[in-house]
Amino acid sequence: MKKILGSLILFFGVCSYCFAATVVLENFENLTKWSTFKGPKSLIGIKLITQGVPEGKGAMEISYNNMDWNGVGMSFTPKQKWTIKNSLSFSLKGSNSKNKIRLEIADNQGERFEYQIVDNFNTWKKFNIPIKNFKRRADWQPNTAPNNGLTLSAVEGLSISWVNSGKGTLAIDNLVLE
Ligand SMILES: [Ca+2]
Ligand SMILES: [Ca+2]
Repeated sequence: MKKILGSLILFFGVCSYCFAATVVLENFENLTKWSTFKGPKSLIGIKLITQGVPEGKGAMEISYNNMDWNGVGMSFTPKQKWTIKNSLSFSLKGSNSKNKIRLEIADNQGERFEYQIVDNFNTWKKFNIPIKNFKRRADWQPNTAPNNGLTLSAVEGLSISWVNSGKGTLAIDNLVLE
């Protein structure tokens, strides 16, 4: 009995960090942390929606018409420490536009890493993307960005933009680091 108890204590002791706590990055109950960016030919807007949202009382709906470049982003204050073991979990509601959504991480000093999702759905859909699946963005980086791989000790922010020209809507809720 003592031996079993000892093993159990050892298991839970060692494994207490197997179950890393989830970190809510954004629950979209308001949109105060988000801003939009766009080129001269494009349109973009965000609004809070409250009907049929997957978490809490609010979600963010983005309306876009991408003719050059546009997107939405949030900065982390303070910067955040992630680990490569984490995955990014969130719910999206597309508009079946077939446009390619670019989810982008700005890591330490703003180096950009992306993961692309095709909008081929128009109901809420949950995603869980391992951080290691984010690839260095090849078409653009800030002038000041280093090229030193995915460095996650001071993650600066997140953004959503579009790879191709096109228009549609995209809603997002429950952005969590797991
Ligand atoms: Ca919410
Ligand atoms: Ca880096």
